[in-house]
Amino acid sequence: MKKTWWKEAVVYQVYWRSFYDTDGDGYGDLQGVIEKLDYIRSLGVDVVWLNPCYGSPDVDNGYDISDYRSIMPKAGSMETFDKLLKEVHARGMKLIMDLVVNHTSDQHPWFIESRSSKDNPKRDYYIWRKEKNNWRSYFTPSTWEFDETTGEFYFHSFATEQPDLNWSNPQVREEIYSMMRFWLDKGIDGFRMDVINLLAKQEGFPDSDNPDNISYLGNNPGIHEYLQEMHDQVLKHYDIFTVGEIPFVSPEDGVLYVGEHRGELNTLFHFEVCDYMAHWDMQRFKEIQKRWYDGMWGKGWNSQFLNNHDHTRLVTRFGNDTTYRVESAKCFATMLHTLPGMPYVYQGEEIGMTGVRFASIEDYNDIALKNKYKEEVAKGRDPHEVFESLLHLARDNSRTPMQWDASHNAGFSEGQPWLKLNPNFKEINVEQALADPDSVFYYYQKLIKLRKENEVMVYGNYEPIFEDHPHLYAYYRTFGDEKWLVLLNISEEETPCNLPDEVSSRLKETIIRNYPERAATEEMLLKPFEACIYRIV
Ligand code: TEU
Repeated sequence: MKKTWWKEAVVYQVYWRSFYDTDGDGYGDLQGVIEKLDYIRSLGVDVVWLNPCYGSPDVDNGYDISDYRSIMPKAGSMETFDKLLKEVHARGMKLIMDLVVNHTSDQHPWFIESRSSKDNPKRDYYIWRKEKNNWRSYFTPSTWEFDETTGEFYFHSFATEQPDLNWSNPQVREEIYSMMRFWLDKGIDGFRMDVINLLAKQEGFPDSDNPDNISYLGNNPGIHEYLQEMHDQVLKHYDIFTVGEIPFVSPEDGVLYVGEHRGELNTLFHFEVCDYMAHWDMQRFKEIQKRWYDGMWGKGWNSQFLNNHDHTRLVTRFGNDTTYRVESAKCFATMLHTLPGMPYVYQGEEIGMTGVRFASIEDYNDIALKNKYKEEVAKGRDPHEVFESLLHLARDNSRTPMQWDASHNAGFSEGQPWLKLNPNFKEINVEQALADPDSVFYYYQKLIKLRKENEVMVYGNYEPIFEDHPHLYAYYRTFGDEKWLVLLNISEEETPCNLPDEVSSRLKETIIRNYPERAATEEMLLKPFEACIYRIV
């Protein structure tokens, strides 16, 4: 397998609006990211992924772009951006940016022109039809919005304020490629490509037999031609790294996007866990990992993540965010950093931040949640029941401000934070984590350092054992002479672990563990969320 820098990298995701506010407007900003770069660097990560900070009316937190070549005033200015890039590089790290090109904002000048008349030169930059079909969008009951001015419907995969671009128009593609070059020429190190497999649309927009399954939005004919063209025109001319956000994908399809000889993308996020596994499901998780390993290993590179700005924090969703918060955070970290693929750390994950439950819908900001709430309440359902049902997976769960210390607003902002803080910031914060040698932070730091020193964590084969065990997840990683056993008890129960004799007699040394070392003679009774890695002779 070809070795490359990005396969060996760990990415830290910065949701800047919730990271650190330096001007007191209640939003984090790029200057705030600059001021916290030493903190990020101290974790040992290689790449910073910055969520969208382009000109935007901000109805979907920057994923609705009205000016691709400017910086949103909330985030700062182009000058601050240039400084950020320089400072990231000065610390030996790389910076990747979000690329959101499936759709723009409805306030983008292209769309304002496009909707103004049927014969406007930009009409064909978007998708207009006389009739709508029965498809749902991610955030609304229909993918089609009627526009009075010209009496036609436009297509949107997300909110009505996010019209989809018409990628079949070569002019649109050229505009996007030129915008990508603008950022790459500044020296950024790559892109995280938002829903990139949605660019190609189904010919004729046929009705669906099951409109609730919105997978018709992605992986349509033409998508690989667009990505190969993008690679040819733009990506291949730079030494960069790309990760595609690719919902509705099997490992077989995945290889088509990231196969090493395909000339498309480097890596992908699939959503078999984050979109389809509301709670921890051991059997399912093991099955997903095995299928993706079998389908992709040696052909294309995967990613590992259990949360991000769209998905509830991992200790709350999959672990235990009260009694075993620290143990479960470390246990999942051990897993994420030892499974095949690039590990992503979402800001705050490294101190074991938890999800929130706010008291009322008014406390939430997210358009996905608010739209869904309105839609369900409009059907006559009890508002309280609707609200309760949406909380567990609400996107704002992971968007609350970063908890830096126990002071006012957790040290995040002097002003009124754009989203309420998690009230537990007095106990869970960076200052506390840095003062405690046993903290989640130092455990992440250790795992990341291990990755730098041990190629087995990156390039090792993956071989699961105990495949049907309901609590234990264990696997070997092997690279050359190096063989590791990763042993995880992903449960709140003490769980006996009977390793085969030929393995237990060969456990040579403990590489890392999240509980104190046990005596060699002690029975292998794994504690709740116990995690350890052994080197095997
Ligand atoms: O997300 C796409 C999306 O809908 C995810 O929430 C989903 O979990 C997965 O990606 C696909 O099934 C991206 C951004 O991350 C999100 O914040 C934006 O709202 C959305 O695109 C629209 O740009």
